[in-house]
Amino acid sequence: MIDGKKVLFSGMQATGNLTLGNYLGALKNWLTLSDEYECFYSVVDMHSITIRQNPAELRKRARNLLTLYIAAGLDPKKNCIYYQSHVSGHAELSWILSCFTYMGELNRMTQFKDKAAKHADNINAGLFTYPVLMAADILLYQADVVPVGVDQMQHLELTRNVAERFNNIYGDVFTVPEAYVGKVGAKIMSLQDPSRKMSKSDENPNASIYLMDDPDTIMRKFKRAVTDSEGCIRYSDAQPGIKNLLDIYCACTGKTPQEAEKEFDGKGYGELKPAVGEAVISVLKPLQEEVARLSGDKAYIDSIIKENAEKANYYASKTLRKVQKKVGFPEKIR
Ligand code: ATP
Ligand code: LTN
Repeated sequence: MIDGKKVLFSGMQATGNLTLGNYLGALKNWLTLSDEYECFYSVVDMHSITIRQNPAELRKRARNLLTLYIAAGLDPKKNCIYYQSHVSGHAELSWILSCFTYMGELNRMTQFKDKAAKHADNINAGLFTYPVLMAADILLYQADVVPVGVDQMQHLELTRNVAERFNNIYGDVFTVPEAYVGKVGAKIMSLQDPSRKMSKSDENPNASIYLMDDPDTIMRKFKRAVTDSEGCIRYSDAQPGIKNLLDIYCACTGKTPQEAEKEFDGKGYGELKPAVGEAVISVLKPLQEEVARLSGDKAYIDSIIKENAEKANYYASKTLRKVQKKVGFPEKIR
């Protein structure tokens, strides 16, 4: 609890270009939660280097992501929007928690297996312990809720297990967090293969809508989206491509799948696809304009970075000091 409010933590990596999946599955849900909770939204740049990065590029993407958080509507005066690397407590707690996490647990993580297969030439220890750093992110702020897409549930379960294990030994040190998965847009699928999630690291640019795509590109990608030969528009698992388009449509318009089914009843894919494209454009265009405006205001963004890093450090240090004491580190002499 901070000032009587429950705490929320979430983060995104600044790797690759953000997709519509990231926006609908994560960022958009964050907006609805920011009044109810004391929120920490981190640009998790430390997680990004588990995969080789170009330094200048990473710096630029991290700043763009931080700007995007604000452009999407998160008020940086109310929400703590900051870079993970600006708070050393993340790394310090991560080390301690790694001593309370079993190899067997980390071995079961599907994201590790996927990423290891994808980057077979660089299966580094950081990639393996990635979920421990994520647990540290969350536990450092005593978060009650963590909004994530379904793909992150396994990491969250691990976080809970580590927190409970620690608490069982040392008493109630950590708040055990709950996942928050939004109802619509929880899993947006690839436009080229609706059995896989839309991912910013997909090699096929037609598989994903990027948040900075222009309207023509968005339309073109939707027109090329993989569907099926059923010819009818139903919200059903038997038609994953259509279901995904309807999910996107609903997440952008606020309609329910039933309402959307009714709207497109008797219509063909040739009508559905541009309608989804238009719905997405009407969501992304104002977002892109706001990113452009904020990016021009360097002093403002810099001040946010500074103030929020201080705020994050304040809360992080509180938890860290408590944990260090519990595990038996000697007190600092001041
Ligand atoms: P990568 O392709 O590099 O693994 P990613 O696109 O999966 O990246 P992350 O940085 O891992 O993106 O995820 C950021 C947030 O977006 C997470 O909360 C994640 O659950 C959510 N998210 C990612 N992809 C989707 C998707 N297709 N649908 C819904 N939510 C998603
Ligand atoms: N692992 C997450 C990003 C992430 C995160 C977090 C999400 C890092 N730390 C803490 C929620 C809470 C991902 O790849 N999407």
